[in-house]
Formats: sequence, C-alpha cells, structure tokens
Amino acid sequence: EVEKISWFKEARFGMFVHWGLYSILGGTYNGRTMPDTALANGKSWYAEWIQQRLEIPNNEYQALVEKFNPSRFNADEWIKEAKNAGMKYFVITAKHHDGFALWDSNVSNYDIAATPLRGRDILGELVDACKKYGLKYGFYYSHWQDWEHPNGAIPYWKPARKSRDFEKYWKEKSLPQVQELIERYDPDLLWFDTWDEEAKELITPARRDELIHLVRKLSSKCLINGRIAMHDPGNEIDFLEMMDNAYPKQLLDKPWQTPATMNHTWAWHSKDFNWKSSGQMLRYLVSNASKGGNYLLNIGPKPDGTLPLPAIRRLREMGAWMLTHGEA
Ligand code: JFZ
Repeated sequence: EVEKISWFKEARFGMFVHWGLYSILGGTYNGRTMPDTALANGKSWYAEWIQQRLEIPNNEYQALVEKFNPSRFNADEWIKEAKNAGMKYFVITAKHHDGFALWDSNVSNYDIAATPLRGRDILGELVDACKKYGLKYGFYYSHWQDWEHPNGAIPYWKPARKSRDFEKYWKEKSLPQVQELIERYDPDLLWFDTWDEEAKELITPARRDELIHLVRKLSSKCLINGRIAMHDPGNEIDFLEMMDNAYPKQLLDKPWQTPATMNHTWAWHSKDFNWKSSGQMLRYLVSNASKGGNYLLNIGPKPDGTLPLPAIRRLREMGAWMLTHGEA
C-alpha cells in the first residue's frame, strides 16, 4: 500500500490561494491604504489582515458579503494555470482569520450563501478542476483566529479578553466546519495556522489532538500540517510548515514545505508591486527540492475572480522552465 504522504514528498510545487471578503478591498478602505512592506510599526500588513490593521468595525466589514461577486471566476482557468506551471497540488483559504466561509456552511451564516454568488459551489468547482487536471487539493482553515465568532481568537489575546469562552467557538464553529470540509470535499490536506507563543494557551495539546483525531476519524488520506500547533506540533502531524518565505539550509527529519508569496501580501493588494522575479522563485523551488521540501507559492486573486496579470506572467515563465527542467 502506498503511504499517504508519498504524493506530497514528490510534489515539489503547489499553488496557494488567499481569497475572501478582504480581496474586495485590495488593501484600501475608506481612502486608507495598508503599507505594502513586510513590517511597519512592528506588525505585518498583509491585505487579508485589513479588518484588524485598519480597525474596521465588524458590522462594516461583514457588510462586504453583499459585494462578493466575482463574476469572472473560472475554476478551470485557475487550475489550468497551476497545472501548466508544473504545480502538483492546490490549497485555498476555505476560511481565513476573518471567519468568512467560502462554502455554503451549515454551521455559520457568514459564508458564500450570504453573497451574490449564492448557489455557486466555488470549492466544489475547484475540487472538480483539480481532479480533471490531476492535482491534489486542500484547504487552509483558520482554526484558532476567528474575528467573527464572539469567542474566536483575536490578535494580541490579552488578559482582558480571556473571559471569552474559546471552547464555545471550538465546539460550535471550528471543529464542525472542519468536519464539513472533509465530509463535503474529501481534501488531500488541511492547512491549519497558528504562530508563536500566542496560540499556546488556546491551542493546547488536548485541543490539537482533538482536532487531529477528528481529521483522522473522518479521512484516511488527509494530511495535516505542523502549524496546527506551531509551538508544539507533536508527533502526529504529517509535514512541517516553514515560517512564511523561509528556506531551510539543512535537511529536516519530516516532509516539509515553505509557504511563499510572489509579492509581499498573500491576498490581493492593488498597490503591492514588490513582485519577485521568476528566476528568484525558481531558485527557491530548486533549493527546497534539493532538500526534499516543497514550495507552496501563493496568489491573491482579484475581486472579479481573475488572477493578477503579474502572477499569471510569473506562473507561465516558471512553467516554461519546468517544461525543460522539471520532472514530468
Ligand atoms: C499567517 C496568516 O496570518 C497570514 O494571513 C497568511 O495566511 C499566512 C500564510 O499565515 O501568517 C503568519 C503565520 C505564521 C508566520 C508568519 C505569518 N510565521 O510563523 O512566521
């Protein structure tokens, strides 16, 4: 029998997609634009963080559901670009920190069914395209941060906010939505996200194991990444997740990947012109491949559902190189 991690160990190259309500804003809200630099005032300024960074009130941010209308979204086109670039798997933000679900969730009304796109099954269309082109597929799910649920984690969890009953969020939204994603779409991997010490008190070893066991119970193939509990991933995860844009110099004792951006931001930011060259990105890919690691390269699609032209250009340039130098 083939090991369930086998495909991942040989995949080398995958597409990551950050897409959601924040994509509508593209880094600008009410005339204020987020910095396009890695760090300003000691904080990261990714476009998908706009609700927190520009302190947009929940009711204003959540009203964006009315505007999520990507009329030019075409799953086949996205996955064909990935395939032609030599990518072997695809991961999309099913739910990012803002709490919005990109599928019609029975657990929450803050989802695609509340948008003009109701009736469309975006994740299902992407899954079908992945099957058509032979790509493995998975979902990013923010199991810890959730800025919509009254009990979800929020950045800089301070003592004053500890009265929040995280367990309620965990049982009401986090676990049930993960179950939904597995039962509905049968993913090949789940990409969970925690960082540094902040997650420690909420994503305890007990909760980490509860989530791992849920996934294992529902799926015999689904891989789990190390950021499910970056501070203490334990032994049951399937692969390690490097820090963003981090390229290890040594061999590691588990399969691993680097999540990486083409420019600075993950989600669409209309003023972020810090594009890396295709040559630079190919060197990262080769460097990781030479050490047994994968390169999960991110794209932030635009609100109309199309991929940014600078991203398409780079995918095609890398694909041309892969045609002559990559493995079939
Ligand atoms: C997280 C998210 O907050 C971000 O929006 C994006 O989805 C990214 C892929 O993951 O950000 C992180 C998480 C961990 C680190 C850095 C950024 N880290 O450990 O270096």
